[in-house]
Amino acid sequence: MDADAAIIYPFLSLGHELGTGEDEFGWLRRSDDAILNPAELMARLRTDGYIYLPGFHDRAKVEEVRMTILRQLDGMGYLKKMTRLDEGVFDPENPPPAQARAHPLDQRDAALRELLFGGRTMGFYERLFGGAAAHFDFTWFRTKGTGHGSDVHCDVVYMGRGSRNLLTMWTPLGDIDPRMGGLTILEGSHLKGHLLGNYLERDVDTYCTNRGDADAHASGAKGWNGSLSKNPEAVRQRFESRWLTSPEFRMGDALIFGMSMVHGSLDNQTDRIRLSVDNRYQLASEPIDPRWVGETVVGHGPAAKMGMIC
Ligand SMILES: O=C(O)CCC(=O)C(=O)O
Repeated sequence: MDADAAIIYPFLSLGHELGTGEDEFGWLRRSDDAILNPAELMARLRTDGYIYLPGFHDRAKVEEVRMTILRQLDGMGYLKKMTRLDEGVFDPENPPPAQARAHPLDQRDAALRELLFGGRTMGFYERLFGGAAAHFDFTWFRTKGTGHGSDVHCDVVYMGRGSRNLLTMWTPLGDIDPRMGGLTILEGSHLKGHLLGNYLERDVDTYCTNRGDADAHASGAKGWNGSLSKNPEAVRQRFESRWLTSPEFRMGDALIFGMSMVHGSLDNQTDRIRLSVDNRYQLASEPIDPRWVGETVVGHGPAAKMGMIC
């Protein structure tokens, strides 16, 4: 960490305090200097495994989406009465689930779709990929109250049935400091897949038909959640790497990374909801994971389950 970064609260991830020594922790490299240079951004994606673009989106448009989501959460009774809507203070008696599966937020909201799939964003991906770009129709909403961030994982296990050149874009829908739970990236982990055994070949919706619990997997009653670990410090040591985050993610920022990047997020130590979305983009000419496209996506539902002998 920079010596001048006088941050006085612990960096918690899944209840573990992350070390902040120079060889344990650092800040993400900014790439807003190269926003108009797709070749350079691609080179950074290859070497760093991510590109962090402060100010990528129009902040006013992000704010509009934030308010749309907060209004929905308020309507569902998750926000604390007598607090300002824009602050997103959740009701401690009724905090929202961390992921929006249990309280479906509007995937079709016009402001959301314009932000994530409109000309500014899709034009960027077209220039980056050097060809027509496509996106998954599904948006992953994160609505995290006080408590743990996301398990350490790579995205490929959830969406690896199409192009492997797929990119995730993580978009904070609020100003998020490390106490509120921003995304964490394990530096250089995209180049060290050999340390992951067969993890990168796995798929959360594929199960073994020759095992006794095959029916439970086929129906979705049983399943693997894709987690690599609940202990970020142990993973860091295995990779001899550093956890990277930002001293403050701001509305308008975007963090883009590939399918084999090991990542997670910090715990939320505040009384406000940490709001963000994550989305996926790829070359339109490459195969796309069918679970995540269409008016109503299949997702990880029963129709996505694939049996194999293993
Ligand atoms: O926001 C989070 O906590 C996790 C996001 C994530 O895993 C992703 O963007 O792939």
